[in-house]
Amino acid sequence: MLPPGAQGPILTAAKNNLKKGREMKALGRHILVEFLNCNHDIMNDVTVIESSMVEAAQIAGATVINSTFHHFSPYGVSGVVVIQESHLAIHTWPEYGYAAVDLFTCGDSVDPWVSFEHLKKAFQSSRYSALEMNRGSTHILKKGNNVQVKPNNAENYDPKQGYKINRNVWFTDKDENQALSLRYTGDVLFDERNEFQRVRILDSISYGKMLAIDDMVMCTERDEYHYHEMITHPAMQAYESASGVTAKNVLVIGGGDGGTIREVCKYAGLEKVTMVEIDEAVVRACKQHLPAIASQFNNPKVNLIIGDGIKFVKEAPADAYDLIIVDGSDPAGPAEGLFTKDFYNNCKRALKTNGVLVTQGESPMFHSETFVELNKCLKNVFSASQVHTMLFHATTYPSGMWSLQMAIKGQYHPVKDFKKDAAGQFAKTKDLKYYNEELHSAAFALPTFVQKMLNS
Ligand code: SPD
Repeated sequence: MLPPGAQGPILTAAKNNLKKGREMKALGRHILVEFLNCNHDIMNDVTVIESSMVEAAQIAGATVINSTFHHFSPYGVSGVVVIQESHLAIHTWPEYGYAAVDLFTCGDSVDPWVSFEHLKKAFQSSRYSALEMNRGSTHILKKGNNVQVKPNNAENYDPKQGYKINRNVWFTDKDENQALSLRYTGDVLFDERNEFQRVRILDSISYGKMLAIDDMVMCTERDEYHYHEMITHPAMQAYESASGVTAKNVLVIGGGDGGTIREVCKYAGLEKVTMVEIDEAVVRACKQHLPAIASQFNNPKVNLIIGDGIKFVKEAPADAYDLIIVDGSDPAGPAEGLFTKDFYNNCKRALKTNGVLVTQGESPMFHSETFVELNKCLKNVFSASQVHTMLFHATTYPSGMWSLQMAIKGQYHPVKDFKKDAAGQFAKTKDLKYYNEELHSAAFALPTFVQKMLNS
Protein backbone atom coordinates (compact mmCIF):
# COMPACT_ATOMS: atom_id res chain seq x y z
CA MET A 1 0.00 0.00 0.00
CA LEU A 2 1.41 3.39 -0.90
CA PRO A 3 0.99 6.05 1.76
CA PRO A 4 -1.35 8.94 0.96
CA GLY A 5 0.57 11.53 -1.00
CA ALA A 6 3.03 8.98 -2.37
CA GLN A 7 5.35 10.71 -4.78
CA GLY A 8 7.73 9.66 -7.55
CA PRO A 9 10.39 7.54 -5.68
CA ILE A 10 7.83 5.72 -3.59
CA LEU A 11 5.87 4.91 -6.70
CA THR A 12 9.01 3.64 -8.43
CA ALA A 13 9.75 1.38 -5.47
CA ALA A 14 6.23 0.09 -5.60
CA LYS A 15 6.56 -0.61 -9.29
CA ASN A 16 9.83 -2.50 -8.70
CA ASN A 17 8.15 -4.62 -6.05
CA LEU A 18 5.46 -5.16 -8.54
CA LYS A 19 7.95 -6.51 -11.07
CA LYS A 20 9.16 -8.96 -8.46
CA GLY A 21 5.59 -9.94 -7.81
CA ARG A 22 4.98 -10.48 -11.46
CA GLU A 23 7.85 -12.89 -11.67
CA MET A 24 5.68 -15.09 -9.48
CA LYS A 25 3.38 -15.27 -12.53
CA ALA A 26 -0.25 -14.35 -12.26
CA LEU A 27 -3.13 -14.03 -14.70
CA GLY A 28 -3.79 -10.44 -13.83
CA ARG A 29 -2.66 -7.32 -12.01
CA HIS A 30 -5.15 -5.42 -9.91
CA ILE A 31 -4.42 -1.96 -8.56
CA LEU A 32 -6.81 -0.57 -5.99
CA VAL A 33 -6.49 3.20 -6.02
CA GLU A 34 -7.61 5.89 -3.61
CA PHE A 35 -7.61 9.28 -5.36
CA LEU A 36 -7.99 12.03 -2.74
CA ASN A 37 -8.16 15.83 -3.00
CA CYS A 38 -9.57 15.56 -6.52
CA ASN A 39 -11.28 18.42 -8.33
CA HIS A 40 -14.85 18.41 -6.96
CA ASP A 41 -16.48 19.44 -10.23
CA ILE A 42 -14.67 16.73 -12.17
CA MET A 43 -15.77 14.12 -9.61
CA ASN A 44 -19.37 14.98 -10.51
CA ASP A 45 -18.85 15.19 -14.26
CA VAL A 46 -19.85 11.94 -15.91
CA THR A 47 -18.62 13.13 -19.31
CA VAL A 48 -15.09 13.94 -18.17
CA ILE A 49 -14.86 10.83 -15.98
CA GLU A 50 -16.03 8.48 -18.73
CA SER A 51 -13.67 9.88 -21.35
CA SER A 52 -10.73 9.93 -18.89
CA MET A 53 -11.33 6.28 -18.00
CA VAL A 54 -11.57 5.26 -21.67
CA GLU A 55 -8.38 7.21 -22.47
CA ALA A 56 -6.65 5.67 -19.43
CA ALA A 57 -7.41 2.22 -20.80
CA GLN A 58 -6.33 3.08 -24.33
CA ILE A 59 -3.02 4.72 -23.49
CA ALA A 60 -2.14 1.77 -21.25
CA GLY A 61 -2.39 -0.41 -24.34
CA ALA A 62 -5.78 -1.98 -23.64
CA THR A 63 -8.52 -2.71 -26.16
CA VAL A 64 -11.75 -1.08 -25.03
CA ILE A 65 -14.86 -3.17 -25.52
CA ASN A 66 -17.48 -0.99 -23.87
CA SER A 67 -18.04 1.59 -21.19
CA THR A 68 -21.05 2.28 -19.08
CA PHE A 69 -21.35 5.15 -16.63
CA HIS A 70 -24.07 6.50 -14.40
CA HIS A 71 -24.45 9.98 -12.91
CA PHE A 72 -26.23 9.72 -9.57
CA SER A 73 -28.67 12.22 -8.12
CA PRO A 74 -27.80 14.51 -6.45
CA TYR A 75 -24.15 13.69 -7.19
CA GLY A 76 -21.57 11.00 -7.74
CA VAL A 77 -20.55 8.92 -10.72
CA SER A 78 -20.03 5.18 -11.11
CA GLY A 79 -18.82 3.38 -14.15
CA VAL A 80 -16.83 0.64 -15.70
CA VAL A 81 -14.73 0.37 -18.84
CA VAL A 82 -14.62 -3.23 -20.02
CA ILE A 83 -11.37 -3.96 -21.81
CA GLN A 84 -10.29 -7.06 -23.63
CA GLU A 85 -7.74 -7.43 -20.84
CA SER A 86 -10.29 -7.09 -17.95
CA HIS A 87 -11.70 -3.78 -16.61
CA LEU A 88 -11.27 -0.31 -15.12
CA ALA A 89 -13.93 0.76 -12.62
CA ILE A 90 -14.68 3.88 -10.58
CA HIS A 91 -16.99 5.29 -7.99
CA THR A 92 -16.76 8.95 -6.99
CA TRP A 93 -17.84 11.02 -3.98
CA PRO A 94 -17.62 14.61 -5.27
CA GLU A 95 -18.43 16.05 -1.85
CA TYR A 96 -15.18 14.47 -0.54
CA GLY A 97 -13.18 15.06 -3.74
CA TYR A 98 -12.64 11.32 -3.67
CA ALA A 99 -12.59 8.52 -6.24
CA ALA A 100 -12.25 4.80 -5.58
CA VAL A 101 -10.73 3.24 -8.67
CA ASP A 102 -9.94 -0.36 -9.67
CA LEU A 103 -7.47 -0.98 -12.45
CA PHE A 104 -7.48 -4.64 -13.36
CA THR A 105 -5.51 -5.84 -16.37
CA CYS A 106 -4.34 -9.19 -17.73
CA GLY A 107 -1.43 -9.99 -19.99
CA ASP A 108 1.90 -8.27 -20.56
CA SER A 109 0.80 -5.78 -23.18
CA VAL A 110 -1.09 -3.51 -20.76
CA ASP A 111 0.48 -1.48 -17.98
CA PRO A 112 -2.14 -0.43 -15.40
CA TRP A 113 0.29 2.11 -13.90
CA VAL A 114 0.01 4.14 -17.09
CA SER A 115 -3.75 4.31 -16.45
CA PHE A 116 -3.04 5.31 -12.86
CA GLU A 117 -0.82 8.22 -13.93
CA HIS A 118 -3.34 9.38 -16.51
CA LEU A 119 -6.25 9.41 -14.06
CA LYS A 120 -4.22 11.14 -11.35
CA LYS A 121 -3.70 14.05 -13.73
CA ALA A 122 -7.21 13.98 -15.19
CA PHE A 123 -8.84 14.10 -11.73
CA GLN A 124 -6.29 16.64 -10.43
CA SER A 125 -5.68 14.43 -7.41
CA SER A 126 -2.97 15.79 -5.11
CA ARG A 127 -3.06 12.88 -2.65
CA TYR A 128 -3.39 9.24 -3.53
CA SER A 129 -2.52 5.71 -2.57
CA ALA A 130 -2.43 2.47 -4.49
CA LEU A 131 -2.25 -1.20 -3.65
CA GLU A 132 -1.30 -3.74 -6.27
CA MET A 133 -2.31 -7.37 -6.04
CA ASN A 134 -1.66 -10.35 -8.23
CA ARG A 135 -4.87 -11.98 -9.37
CA GLY A 136 -4.95 -15.63 -10.26
CA SER A 137 -1.40 -16.57 -9.22
CA THR A 138 -0.51 -19.43 -11.48
CA HIS A 139 1.27 -21.41 -8.81
CA ILE A 140 -2.06 -22.01 -7.11
CA LEU A 141 -4.15 -22.44 -10.25
CA LYS A 142 -4.40 -25.65 -12.17
CA LYS A 143 -5.29 -25.71 -15.84
CA GLY A 144 -7.52 -28.69 -16.64
CA ASN A 145 -6.18 -31.00 -19.33
CA ASN A 146 -9.34 -31.94 -21.12
CA VAL A 147 -11.57 -29.02 -20.27
CA GLN A 148 -13.63 -27.89 -23.28
CA VAL A 149 -14.80 -24.28 -23.00
CA LYS A 150 -17.27 -23.31 -25.70
CA PRO A 151 -16.03 -20.13 -27.44
CA ASN A 152 -18.43 -17.19 -27.37
CA ASN A 153 -19.16 -15.06 -30.43
CA ALA A 154 -19.36 -11.53 -29.06
CA GLU A 155 -21.78 -9.30 -30.99
CA ASN A 156 -19.37 -6.40 -31.26
CA TYR A 157 -16.42 -8.52 -32.38
CA ASP A 158 -15.31 -8.64 -35.97
CA PRO A 159 -12.48 -11.13 -36.66
CA LYS A 160 -10.85 -8.65 -39.07
CA GLN A 161 -11.43 -5.36 -37.24
CA GLY A 162 -11.45 -6.57 -33.66
CA TYR A 163 -13.80 -5.10 -31.06
CA LYS A 164 -16.04 -2.14 -31.78
CA ILE A 165 -16.25 0.05 -28.67
CA ASN A 166 -19.68 0.34 -27.21
CA ARG A 167 -19.84 3.42 -24.96
CA ASN A 168 -23.02 3.62 -22.94
CA VAL A 169 -22.91 7.29 -21.92
CA TRP A 170 -25.83 9.66 -21.52
CA PHE A 171 -26.34 13.40 -21.30
CA THR A 172 -29.18 14.28 -18.95
CA ASP A 173 -31.14 17.54 -18.82
CA LYS A 174 -33.04 17.40 -15.56
CA ASP A 175 -34.55 18.99 -12.51
CA GLU A 176 -35.02 17.16 -9.19
CA ASN A 177 -37.87 15.01 -10.49
CA GLN A 178 -37.88 14.87 -14.28
CA ALA A 179 -35.28 14.36 -16.97
CA LEU A 180 -34.61 13.95 -20.63
CA SER A 181 -31.55 11.86 -21.53
CA LEU A 182 -29.78 11.47 -24.84
CA ARG A 183 -27.18 8.80 -25.40
CA TYR A 184 -24.01 10.11 -26.98
CA THR A 185 -20.92 8.53 -28.45
CA GLY A 186 -18.68 9.67 -25.62
CA ASP A 187 -17.00 12.20 -27.91
CA VAL A 188 -16.99 15.71 -26.52
CA LEU A 189 -16.21 17.96 -29.46
CA PHE A 190 -16.11 21.24 -27.54
CA ASP A 191 -16.04 21.89 -23.81
CA GLU A 192 -15.36 25.34 -22.38
CA ARG A 193 -16.32 26.95 -19.11
CA ASN A 194 -16.31 30.71 -18.87
CA GLU A 195 -17.64 33.41 -16.56
CA PHE A 196 -21.16 32.82 -17.90
CA GLN A 197 -21.62 29.09 -18.36
CA ARG A 198 -20.25 25.82 -19.63
CA VAL A 199 -20.57 25.31 -23.39
CA ARG A 200 -20.37 21.83 -24.85
CA ILE A 201 -20.87 20.16 -28.18
CA LEU A 202 -21.51 16.43 -27.81
CA ASP A 203 -22.02 13.83 -30.47
CA SER A 204 -25.39 12.22 -29.72
CA ILE A 205 -26.23 8.83 -31.19
CA SER A 206 -29.66 9.52 -32.63
CA TYR A 207 -29.92 13.34 -32.73
CA GLY A 208 -26.58 14.24 -34.28
CA LYS A 209 -24.35 16.88 -32.74
CA MET A 210 -25.84 18.75 -29.84
CA LEU A 211 -25.20 22.11 -28.18
CA ALA A 212 -25.48 21.93 -24.39
CA ILE A 213 -25.24 24.91 -22.05
CA ASP A 214 -24.47 23.93 -18.49
CA ASP A 215 -26.47 20.72 -18.23
CA MET A 216 -29.28 21.72 -20.59
CA VAL A 217 -29.90 20.78 -24.20
CA MET A 218 -30.07 23.87 -26.42
CA CYS A 219 -30.33 22.26 -29.83
CA THR A 220 -29.52 19.15 -31.78
CA GLU A 221 -28.86 18.74 -35.49
CA ARG A 222 -31.85 16.46 -35.92
CA ASP A 223 -34.66 18.52 -34.41
CA GLU A 224 -33.35 22.12 -34.15
CA TYR A 225 -35.68 23.26 -36.94
CA HIS A 226 -38.76 22.72 -34.72
CA TYR A 227 -37.59 25.43 -32.36
CA HIS A 228 -35.91 27.77 -34.84
CA GLU A 229 -38.76 27.79 -37.35
CA MET A 230 -41.36 28.26 -34.62
CA ILE A 231 -39.58 31.06 -32.80
CA THR A 232 -39.26 32.93 -36.10
CA HIS A 233 -41.99 32.33 -38.68
CA PRO A 234 -45.27 32.70 -36.74
CA ALA A 235 -44.09 36.15 -35.60
CA MET A 236 -42.64 37.17 -39.00
CA GLN A 237 -45.84 36.02 -40.73
CA ALA A 238 -48.15 37.65 -38.17
CA TYR A 239 -46.30 40.94 -38.68
CA GLU A 240 -46.34 40.64 -42.46
CA SER A 241 -50.04 39.66 -42.56
CA ALA A 242 -51.01 42.70 -40.52
CA SER A 243 -48.59 45.25 -41.97
CA GLY A 244 -48.45 44.14 -45.60
CA VAL A 245 -44.64 44.26 -45.53
CA THR A 246 -41.85 42.07 -44.17
CA ALA A 247 -40.33 42.96 -40.81
CA LYS A 248 -37.27 44.89 -41.97
CA ASN A 249 -35.36 45.50 -38.80
CA VAL A 250 -35.12 42.54 -36.46
CA LEU A 251 -33.38 42.17 -33.11
CA VAL A 252 -32.43 38.75 -31.72
CA ILE A 253 -31.39 38.50 -28.08
CA GLY A 254 -29.33 35.34 -27.46
CA GLY A 255 -29.55 32.72 -30.19
CA GLY A 256 -25.77 32.23 -30.32
CA ASP A 257 -26.05 28.97 -32.27
CA GLY A 258 -27.31 30.99 -35.25
CA GLY A 259 -30.47 28.96 -35.93
CA THR A 260 -32.84 31.88 -35.40
CA ILE A 261 -30.96 34.33 -37.60
CA ARG A 262 -30.76 31.61 -40.25
CA GLU A 263 -34.58 31.56 -40.34
CA VAL A 264 -34.90 35.36 -40.25
CA CYS A 265 -32.51 35.63 -43.20
CA LYS A 266 -34.93 33.60 -45.34
CA TYR A 267 -37.03 36.79 -45.85
CA ALA A 268 -35.97 38.73 -48.92
CA GLY A 269 -37.51 41.94 -47.53
CA LEU A 270 -35.34 41.85 -44.39
CA GLU A 271 -32.92 44.76 -44.20
CA LYS A 272 -31.01 44.09 -41.01
CA VAL A 273 -30.92 41.59 -38.17
CA THR A 274 -28.96 42.50 -35.07
CA MET A 275 -28.06 39.64 -32.81
CA VAL A 276 -26.82 40.25 -29.27
CA GLU A 277 -25.25 37.16 -27.73
CA ILE A 278 -23.54 37.37 -24.37
CA ASP A 279 -21.19 34.41 -24.87
CA GLU A 280 -18.83 34.36 -27.84
CA ALA A 281 -17.96 30.71 -27.02
CA VAL A 282 -21.44 29.64 -28.13
CA VAL A 283 -21.00 31.30 -31.51
CA ARG A 284 -17.49 29.89 -31.92
CA ALA A 285 -18.51 26.36 -30.94
CA CYS A 286 -21.47 26.35 -33.32
CA LYS A 287 -19.59 27.85 -36.26
CA GLN A 288 -17.04 25.08 -35.84
CA HIS A 289 -19.29 22.10 -35.14
CA LEU A 290 -22.82 23.01 -36.23
CA PRO A 291 -22.23 24.84 -39.52
CA ALA A 292 -25.70 24.06 -40.90
CA ILE A 293 -27.22 25.93 -37.95
CA ALA A 294 -24.60 28.68 -37.77
CA SER A 295 -24.84 29.26 -41.52
CA GLN A 296 -25.67 32.98 -41.71
CA PHE A 297 -23.06 34.71 -39.59
CA ASN A 298 -21.40 35.99 -42.76
CA ASN A 299 -24.63 37.31 -44.26
CA PRO A 300 -24.13 41.10 -44.73
CA LYS A 301 -27.57 41.74 -43.22
CA VAL A 302 -26.42 40.18 -39.93
CA ASN A 303 -24.91 42.44 -37.29
CA LEU A 304 -23.49 40.24 -34.52
CA ILE A 305 -22.81 41.95 -31.21
CA ILE A 306 -21.14 40.03 -28.40
CA GLY A 307 -22.59 41.67 -25.35
CA ASP A 308 -25.31 41.77 -22.76
CA GLY A 309 -28.75 41.69 -24.42
CA ILE A 310 -30.46 43.07 -21.32
CA LYS A 311 -28.24 46.14 -21.30
CA PHE A 312 -28.54 46.46 -25.09
CA VAL A 313 -32.32 46.63 -24.94
CA LYS A 314 -32.20 49.05 -22.02
CA GLU A 315 -30.08 51.42 -24.09
CA ALA A 316 -31.85 50.82 -27.41
CA PRO A 317 -33.67 53.81 -28.96
CA ALA A 318 -37.48 53.80 -28.89
CA ASP A 319 -39.40 52.60 -32.00
CA ALA A 320 -36.37 50.88 -33.49
CA TYR A 321 -37.39 47.29 -34.31
CA ASP A 322 -40.23 45.57 -36.15
CA LEU A 323 -39.57 42.29 -34.40
CA ILE A 324 -37.66 41.29 -31.28
CA ILE A 325 -36.92 37.59 -30.77
CA VAL A 326 -35.72 36.50 -27.34
CA ASP A 327 -33.91 33.24 -27.94
CA GLY A 328 -32.43 32.79 -24.52
CA SER A 329 -31.53 29.85 -22.38
CA ASP A 330 -33.50 28.70 -19.34
CA PRO A 331 -33.79 31.16 -16.44
CA ALA A 332 -30.58 30.23 -14.64
CA GLY A 333 -27.28 32.02 -15.12
CA PRO A 334 -27.05 34.84 -17.66
CA ALA A 335 -30.59 34.26 -19.03
CA GLU A 336 -32.30 35.05 -15.72
CA GLY A 337 -32.78 38.71 -16.60
CA LEU A 338 -34.69 37.69 -19.75
CA PHE A 339 -37.63 36.74 -17.56
CA THR A 340 -38.22 40.12 -15.92
CA LYS A 341 -40.73 42.95 -16.31
CA ASP A 342 -37.98 45.54 -16.71
CA PHE A 343 -36.54 43.70 -19.66
CA TYR A 344 -39.90 43.41 -21.44
CA ASN A 345 -40.77 47.04 -20.75
CA ASN A 346 -37.54 47.96 -22.51
CA CYS A 347 -38.36 45.60 -25.38
CA LYS A 348 -41.79 47.17 -25.77
CA ARG A 349 -40.26 50.63 -25.91
CA ALA A 350 -37.73 49.51 -28.52
CA LEU A 351 -40.46 48.06 -30.76
CA LYS A 352 -42.09 50.10 -33.52
CA THR A 353 -45.85 50.78 -33.26
CA ASN A 354 -46.76 47.63 -35.14
CA GLY A 355 -43.89 45.65 -33.68
CA VAL A 356 -44.04 42.15 -32.28
CA LEU A 357 -42.02 40.28 -29.70
CA VAL A 358 -41.58 36.56 -29.39
CA THR A 359 -39.79 34.78 -26.58
CA GLN A 360 -39.10 31.18 -25.69
CA GLY A 361 -41.53 30.49 -22.86
CA GLU A 362 -40.26 27.27 -21.23
CA SER A 363 -42.48 24.21 -20.78
CA PRO A 364 -45.94 24.02 -19.19
CA MET A 365 -45.01 20.53 -17.95
CA PHE A 366 -41.36 20.89 -16.99
CA HIS A 367 -41.29 24.50 -15.77
CA SER A 368 -44.95 25.21 -15.08
CA GLU A 369 -44.27 28.10 -12.71
CA THR A 370 -41.90 29.94 -15.04
CA PHE A 371 -44.25 29.32 -17.95
CA VAL A 372 -47.18 30.95 -16.11
CA GLU A 373 -45.08 33.76 -14.60
CA LEU A 374 -43.64 34.80 -17.95
CA ASN A 375 -47.08 34.88 -19.54
CA LYS A 376 -48.36 37.05 -16.66
CA CYS A 377 -45.37 39.34 -16.91
CA LEU A 378 -45.93 39.89 -20.65
CA LYS A 379 -49.67 40.50 -20.15
CA ASN A 380 -48.73 43.10 -17.61
CA VAL A 381 -46.42 44.87 -20.02
CA PHE A 382 -48.35 44.49 -23.31
CA SER A 383 -51.96 43.97 -22.00
CA ALA A 384 -53.69 40.60 -21.81
CA SER A 385 -55.38 40.74 -25.23
CA GLN A 386 -52.03 41.26 -26.97
CA VAL A 387 -50.21 38.23 -25.56
CA HIS A 388 -50.61 34.86 -27.28
CA THR A 389 -49.14 31.52 -26.29
CA MET A 390 -47.96 28.90 -28.79
CA LEU A 391 -46.99 25.30 -28.17
CA PHE A 392 -44.80 23.07 -30.30
CA HIS A 393 -42.99 19.74 -30.09
CA ALA A 394 -39.47 20.08 -28.75
CA THR A 395 -38.36 16.49 -28.87
CA THR A 396 -35.05 17.02 -27.07
CA TYR A 397 -36.22 19.38 -24.32
CA PRO A 398 -37.49 17.83 -21.09
CA SER A 399 -41.17 16.81 -21.40
CA GLY A 400 -41.10 17.42 -25.18
CA MET A 401 -43.75 20.16 -24.87
CA TRP A 402 -42.40 23.68 -25.24
CA SER A 403 -43.95 27.14 -25.45
CA LEU A 404 -43.38 30.47 -27.12
CA GLN A 405 -45.00 33.71 -26.06
CA MET A 406 -45.89 36.30 -28.68
CA ALA A 407 -46.63 39.87 -27.59
CA ILE A 408 -47.96 42.35 -30.12
CA LYS A 409 -47.53 46.09 -29.68
CA GLY A 410 -49.88 46.96 -32.58
CA GLN A 411 -53.62 46.26 -32.69
CA TYR A 412 -53.77 43.01 -34.64
CA HIS A 413 -54.26 39.33 -33.95
CA PRO A 414 -51.78 36.61 -35.02
CA VAL A 415 -54.54 34.21 -36.11
CA LYS A 416 -57.57 36.37 -37.01
CA ASP A 417 -55.49 38.69 -39.21
CA PHE A 418 -53.31 35.93 -40.59
CA LYS A 419 -52.82 35.71 -44.39
CA LYS A 420 -52.75 31.98 -44.76
CA ASP A 421 -52.00 31.71 -48.48
CA ALA A 422 -48.97 33.97 -48.37
CA ALA A 423 -47.56 32.07 -45.38
CA GLY A 424 -48.18 28.74 -47.12
CA GLN A 425 -46.42 29.98 -50.22
CA PHE A 426 -43.46 31.16 -48.15
CA ALA A 427 -43.17 27.87 -46.26
CA LYS A 428 -43.19 25.89 -49.51
CA THR A 429 -40.74 28.09 -51.36
CA LYS A 430 -38.31 28.06 -48.47
CA ASP A 431 -38.75 24.33 -47.95
CA LEU A 432 -39.54 24.69 -44.25
CA LYS A 433 -39.73 21.46 -42.33
CA TYR A 434 -41.94 22.28 -39.34
CA TYR A 435 -43.85 25.52 -39.89
CA ASN A 436 -46.69 25.67 -42.41
CA GLU A 437 -49.89 27.71 -42.83
CA GLU A 438 -52.06 25.16 -40.96
CA LEU A 439 -49.64 24.82 -38.11
CA HIS A 440 -49.53 28.61 -37.70
CA SER A 441 -53.07 28.72 -36.29
CA ALA A 442 -52.86 25.29 -34.67
CA ALA A 443 -49.88 26.37 -32.56
CA PHE A 444 -52.09 28.92 -30.75
CA ALA A 445 -54.76 26.30 -29.90
CA LEU A 446 -54.01 25.31 -26.32
CA PRO A 447 -54.98 22.16 -24.40
CA THR A 448 -57.57 22.85 -21.73
CA PHE A 449 -55.15 22.28 -18.86
CA VAL A 450 -52.79 24.90 -20.33
CA GLN A 451 -55.64 27.40 -20.79
CA LYS A 452 -56.55 26.86 -17.15
CA MET A 453 -52.96 27.35 -16.03
CA LEU A 454 -52.82 30.68 -17.85
CA ASN A 455 -56.22 31.91 -16.71
CA SER A 456 -55.93 30.99 -13.06
N1 SPD B 1 -34.26 24.15 -22.30
C1 SPD B 1 -34.01 24.80 -23.55
C2 SPD B 1 -34.59 26.15 -23.65
C3 SPD B 1 -34.43 26.77 -24.98
C4 SPD B 1 -33.30 27.68 -25.06
N2 SPD B 1 -33.01 28.25 -26.33
C5 SPD B 1 -32.41 27.35 -27.24
C6 SPD B 1 -31.48 28.04 -28.15
C7 SPD B 1 -31.63 27.58 -29.53
N3 SPD B 1 -31.30 28.61 -30.44
